[in-house]
Amino acid sequence: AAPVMLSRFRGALVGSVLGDCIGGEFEGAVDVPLDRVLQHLSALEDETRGDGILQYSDDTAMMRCVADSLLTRMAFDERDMARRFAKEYNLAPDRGYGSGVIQVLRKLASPHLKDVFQPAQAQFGGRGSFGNGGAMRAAPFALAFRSRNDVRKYARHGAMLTHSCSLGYNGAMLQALAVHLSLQGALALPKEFINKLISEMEEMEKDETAQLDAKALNLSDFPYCSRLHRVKELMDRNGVSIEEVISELGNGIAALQSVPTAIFCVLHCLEPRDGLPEQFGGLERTIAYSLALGGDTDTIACMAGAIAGAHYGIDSIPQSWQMSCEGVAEADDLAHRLYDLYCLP
Ligand code: 8NA
Ligand code: MG
Ligand code: MG
Repeated sequence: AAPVMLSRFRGALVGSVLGDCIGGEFEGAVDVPLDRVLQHLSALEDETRGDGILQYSDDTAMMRCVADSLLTRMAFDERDMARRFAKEYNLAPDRGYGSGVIQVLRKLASPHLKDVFQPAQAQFGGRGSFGNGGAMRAAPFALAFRSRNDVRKYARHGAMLTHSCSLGYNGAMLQALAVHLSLQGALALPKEFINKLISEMEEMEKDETAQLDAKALNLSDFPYCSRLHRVKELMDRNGVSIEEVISELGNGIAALQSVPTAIFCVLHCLEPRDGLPEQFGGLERTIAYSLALGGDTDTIACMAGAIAGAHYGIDSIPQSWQMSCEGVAEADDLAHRLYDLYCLP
């Protein structure tokens, strides 16, 4: 069923941009009452509203670089991707980049740089960033590569251009794998979906570097696996509160505190939920719920939007939402072209 697949590709990238643009409103907020979220969302339907279209942030800016690079090179080319990140930052430095990653992006602009992975490795006293900046832009890897091995490998390398801590690049791999599985319809069986992600992360977190990084950061062994197990527990629980989700999974700028959270938002919103409008479809619920968690709302909604968009497809996304956000047409075009690349024999 080829058209269904295309719809999933488009849903993934457009869903990601919408999450970023719509989520920007509450980025960094500690307490976001659901009323305010619903007010913000219903304003998207008001064509006469004064504040113009919602701007995208670093999440979408970097996602576009990833997609453009994969499309132009028809493969993963670290130097090309690094150059695009640097150029994009230079053109639009005020998109809300993390305070650490800016130093990497400046170094990546140097024509004398020999090893494009080196600036990321120098971050945070040589430990590398564990922020969610690798994960927020990981969706295109799932659209460009068919084999799960390639999705894993290139999502990791793509993240390592800015995030050399294993918590950072493992979060990016987890996000890319979630989109990969969702594109294939795996969310039809939610339990199997989360179990597959857990077994994937078990493999990754066996790695010696991952073990050392977890220790150095005072985390338990297998930090992603343990969060994903919590996701699974929360899935089974009736009437789980926003406060519980935040305290069990987090809502912060660390990949560990946001990628499993985004996955939970998608799983939780597969069904109608109290407090969310009945007329909302699954993608609308997912974005609304992501915003209600507060914290790094643009990035959590961006990641959840990509996974949910890959599941529900482009037709699940209201026109009014698409017309309210910057960069939707460009994301849709990238999705079409990635689909063509994916379908090449
Ligand atoms: P990053 O690599 O600069 O990491 C983000 C932040 O995480 C850093 O500035 C540090 O504070 C902290 N951090 C990461 N690694 C370490 C470490 N090893 N030791 C100590 N502290 C560390 O940037 P990024 O690309 O990962 O940023 C991702 C997030 O920042 C995104 O949400 C993006 O939208 C942006 N952002 C978030 C907010 C917010 O309030 N949530 C505001 C502006 C920008
Ligand atoms: Mg952002
Ligand atoms: Mg953010």
